[in-house]
Amino acid sequence: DFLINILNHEQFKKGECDTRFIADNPDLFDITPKEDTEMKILKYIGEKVVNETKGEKKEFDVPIVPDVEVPDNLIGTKQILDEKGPEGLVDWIKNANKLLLTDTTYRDAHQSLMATRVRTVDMLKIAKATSTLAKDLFSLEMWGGATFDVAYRFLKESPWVRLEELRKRIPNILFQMLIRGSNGVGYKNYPDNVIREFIKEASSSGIDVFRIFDSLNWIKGMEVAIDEVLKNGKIAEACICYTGDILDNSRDKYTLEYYVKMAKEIEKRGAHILGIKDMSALLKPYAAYKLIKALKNEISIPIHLHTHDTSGNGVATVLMAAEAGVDIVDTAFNSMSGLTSQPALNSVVAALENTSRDTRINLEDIQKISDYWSAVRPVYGQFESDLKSGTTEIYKYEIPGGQYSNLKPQVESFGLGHRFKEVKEMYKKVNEMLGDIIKVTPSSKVVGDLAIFMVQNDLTPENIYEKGKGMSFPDSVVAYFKGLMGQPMGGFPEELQKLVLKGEEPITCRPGELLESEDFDKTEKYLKENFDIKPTKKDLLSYALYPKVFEDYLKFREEYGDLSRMGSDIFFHGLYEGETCEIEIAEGKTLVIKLLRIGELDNEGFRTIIFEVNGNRREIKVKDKA
Ligand code: 3PY
Ligand code: ZN
Repeated sequence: DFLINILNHEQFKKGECDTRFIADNPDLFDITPKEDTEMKILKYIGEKVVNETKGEKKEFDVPIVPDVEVPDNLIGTKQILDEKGPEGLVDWIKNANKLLLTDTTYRDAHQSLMATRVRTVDMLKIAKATSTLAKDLFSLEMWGGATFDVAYRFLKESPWVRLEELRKRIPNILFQMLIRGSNGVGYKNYPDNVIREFIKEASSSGIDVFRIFDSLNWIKGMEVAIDEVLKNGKIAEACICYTGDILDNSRDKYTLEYYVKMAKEIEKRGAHILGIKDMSALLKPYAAYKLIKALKNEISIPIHLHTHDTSGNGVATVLMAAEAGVDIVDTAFNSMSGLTSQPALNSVVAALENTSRDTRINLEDIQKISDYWSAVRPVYGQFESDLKSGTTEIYKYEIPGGQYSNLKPQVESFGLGHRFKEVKEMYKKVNEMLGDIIKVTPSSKVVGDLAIFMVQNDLTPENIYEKGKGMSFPDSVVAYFKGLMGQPMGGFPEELQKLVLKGEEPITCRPGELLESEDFDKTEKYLKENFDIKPTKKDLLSYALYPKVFEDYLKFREEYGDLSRMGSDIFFHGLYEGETCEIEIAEGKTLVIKLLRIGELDNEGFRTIIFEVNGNRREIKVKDKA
């Protein structure tokens, strides 16, 4: 009202006052009427109800957020890094006798269990409690991998906001992300300036530890990322990706010597920590002992083990690694652990109590966090795989955790659900055809895509060279053979490469040396012209990484508004007739929405949905797509 009075003032209208501030800031007039925000939310719920849930919805328990008093002197590993720098932190790790733990609940655990769908709201609710109850953790892996893409693509929320909001609530524990070397948080190599700017922005937004890997264990593919992390004064954790089985003497490609040699090279490149990335849960307990013992003798930087529990042997692997002197291990709070996720955090804490590697984490405290996640999980049930127990077939197929739980729906989407077993067998055969490669995003996607393609087209390792002549292969497979994901150890199988590339020449250098730099000015202009935003550096980076996904996200936001504060039960399951919910539309502003009725189908194929919003009746019409 105050503003309206100014605008209506005679003196103001005549321009007889200094209006430069207003003239220079047109965004002052970007006032979205509340009704508009409201209608957008109703539209989202209406469409969800009419075209997805049909008003069917189970009741979900409300997760209990533990009532925790955050102490004034809350300090943790983050303060060690900020006060003593990366070298100070490394010294501290080396002197900590206890086994240090990372929790992956915010990243790999839900990436591997529920297709990366956990929304920021559910993380934020438990964040303050986590800062206090889990204050003795080494780090929280909470970003990177698939979380970046999925946040925009499916959750319609900004991964950057997730990072910043979590950082505000958890000021004391190191934040860790997974970056796929030159593939960033995507599936292909990006220009060097994208990788560098991305790391810079991630650092200033709250990431402390960068776990860097290359999907072919090609150190060249990690060079730019390592260099940039070091420049930003953050922790560079460079990885060896583990595959095969060092206990099996008949497998002579990925031997103990191979891993030791690579670890030494990584240390030489200036990494602060060596990561062992066992993405497919292939590192058996006794192999872990052997590997860690050998590495401890050969390198002096701390070692951080990442594994999965797909085989059911995860906790055993962690304990054997602890026995051999590993410094840090990845685990997930119990209710988010196991199967394709990480080994159970609370169980490891309990197992090591009163031993020389006692983690000193309080079991009762972290039980409360586990209870919270246990109540959150059912809302995401539709994204869980039907895997019920650990399986040793993973040792045969060597499929990474995230891919293993996702492969079945992917295969089903090609109409090949009934041939799933065949696809898994083919995954193994394709790996052999490629010369036994490291399989982790994106190289694992190449193997998966080719396996599905072969089953779909009745190709075999024998007939492919004849039958595949006229076929165009999946994009990921072509990119792989062109050398756009880097160089595999032992090179490419020549005949298969020729078949796939059909005369095109592959590259042998680092793809980043050939890729043209991203023109951020051009992107800025494009986004300004096409969307109602003032692009930030974060927006420009998101567009550079995922142009189509980011544009679709911006369009979604224009159509439905910011739904990031909406409860996940409503976001995924809508409302049932008669249900009332509260939706926070902005800090402290809440709408009370009741779904009164889903109307009959009219002659034009629409249904009228009747709501009550803060006591007022509202109606919208939604097209029934069925
Ligand atoms: C990722 O790259 O997202 C992974 O988790 C690989 O294991
Ligand atoms: Zn993983």
